[in-house]
Amino acid sequence: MMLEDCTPWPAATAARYRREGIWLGTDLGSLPRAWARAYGTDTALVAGEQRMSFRELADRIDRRAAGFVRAGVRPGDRIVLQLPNVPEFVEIAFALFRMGAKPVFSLTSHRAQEIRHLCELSGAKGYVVPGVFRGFDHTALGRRIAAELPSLTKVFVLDTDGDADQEADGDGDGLVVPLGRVDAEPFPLPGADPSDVAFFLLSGGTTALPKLIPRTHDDYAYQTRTVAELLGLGRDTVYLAALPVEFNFTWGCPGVIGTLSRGGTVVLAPDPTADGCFRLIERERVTLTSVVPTVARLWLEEREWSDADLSSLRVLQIGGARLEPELAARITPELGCRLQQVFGMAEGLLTMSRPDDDDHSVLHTQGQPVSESDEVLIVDEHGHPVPRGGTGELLTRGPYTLRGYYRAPEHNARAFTADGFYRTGDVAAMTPEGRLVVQGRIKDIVIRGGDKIAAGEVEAQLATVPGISAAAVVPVPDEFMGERIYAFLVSRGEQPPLTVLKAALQERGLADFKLPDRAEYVARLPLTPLGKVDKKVLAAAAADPTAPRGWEPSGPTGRAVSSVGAGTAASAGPPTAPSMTKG
Ligand code: J2J
Repeated sequence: MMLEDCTPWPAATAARYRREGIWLGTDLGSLPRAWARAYGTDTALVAGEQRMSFRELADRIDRRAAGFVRAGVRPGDRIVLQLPNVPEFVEIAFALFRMGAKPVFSLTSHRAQEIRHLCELSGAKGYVVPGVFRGFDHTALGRRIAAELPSLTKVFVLDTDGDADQEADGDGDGLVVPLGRVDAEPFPLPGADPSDVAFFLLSGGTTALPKLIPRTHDDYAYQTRTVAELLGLGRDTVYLAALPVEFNFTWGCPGVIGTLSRGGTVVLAPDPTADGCFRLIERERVTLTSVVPTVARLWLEEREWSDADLSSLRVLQIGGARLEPELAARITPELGCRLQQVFGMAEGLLTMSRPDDDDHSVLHTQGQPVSESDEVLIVDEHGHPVPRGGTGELLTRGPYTLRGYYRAPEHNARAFTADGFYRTGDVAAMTPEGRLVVQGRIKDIVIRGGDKIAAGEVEAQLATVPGISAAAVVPVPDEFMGERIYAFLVSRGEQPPLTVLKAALQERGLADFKLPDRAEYVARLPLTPLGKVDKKVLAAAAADPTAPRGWEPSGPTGRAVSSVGAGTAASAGPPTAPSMTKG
């Protein structure tokens, strides 16, 4: 990996983390074999009717690692990994760690826009896809992108439907490779350098194009080990991966890696729907799972109708978006398990309530940082720390928080302070006991059912639709989703209705969960004294569609325009499901 691509921790800091036993020099790719030695024939993974022991898992990973080498993948290559919650996700991620290639975790809901960008930014050599999944042909997308990007030379397909087999049999260009053939007699492979990048997570993003978060072997091993210890996981732990496995929360907080590291069992749910998850909790005697607030709300609703036995469930982790205290208070009485609030980010820092925290803190705070080496600052708009208890932007650095996004020097100059603190864009306060209370955010994103949507990305797409001359996207509060996407639009004449806008964005290949839920036409956008679009004014207006739009020019050329949007807001069709709920 080139030095300018990723920002390492300063040498002295890295040396300290090693000296203090925080970074143990763990190569993630070596873990499955160590687990197999310790836990042998115990069940590691459950998916549907399939059950896989630790030994089987390690064997498969070794064979797949060898298979990737045989297929021409080399250490250091980037591979975009886009698979649903299937055992192959775990096998392939670890096989790539094992042979030193670097998976880039993508959501199954990502489409041409996102995938092309990820392949281009990472210079990916390979793209791992499910085949046709939920009606979308990922293999065809892979072919299209490979035709545009010479760097992409392999599309690995899980479910080939005959297509790839045909190619692999000789009448194709060797682009499409069935994952069934990524399987070879294992041979010795050198381990990865623990300080090197193991994989890339996607940033929730504030910029028009998503950023890649490099996670090193050492830092992620530390994160998962620390959280697994904190939760007291052991061989009796049964973790339900209800949310997408590629989400940092599900993958390593403690999630899949934390659970397997302690000899527990991971149950992969195809989606987080209450009905399916309740049946899995009952059947597999699940003890721990993690969800976003929108999913927790669905589960509470379903609970009233379900007679599923959830008595095995000890802890429900909830994070990813603001948890309303009213919802928090219902978890223990209605689901019969403890609640753990988690504030986290793919960039690193995790805070969570502790098993022995009092009820009030569990309901009203997001707990403490998981590591004593996490450095957390709350600063005012000038970057000065506020007094304890005061509100400000949360800044952080530590042994598992990135020092820079991948290949993004200009963005990094803004996103980090000179001494390496990451500006989270979240607004929070710290209680006298050192617990975090998240109060809002200054970053320009919408958190819709746990999905993060960068306003800038949607705005850039909207601005390319014929007729639209300017667009501004803001969150609007929603009881069920937490927030929805509200777009203010300026048009030069024609005002395409929301259905047309959505279709246009889909056509451009934007993931469904980023499509605006509502749109309103205005004569112009309000500006701050510095001439930037005033998102505060727009957010307030979105929350109250009937309130006067104070910034609008009055008279016949002003509000008359916006009335075209139904009741000031144009709605269309059923809302798009959040990608966190996948189904
Ligand atoms: C309010 N906002 C929250 C919370 C995250 C565990 C849990 C979550 C994530 C995650 C994660 C929040 N209350 N409890 O990676 O390992 C918002 C903040 C934050 C952003 C990060 C994990 N928990 N958020 O959500 O990278 O705005 O990670 O900066 O997807 O989600 O989003 P993401």
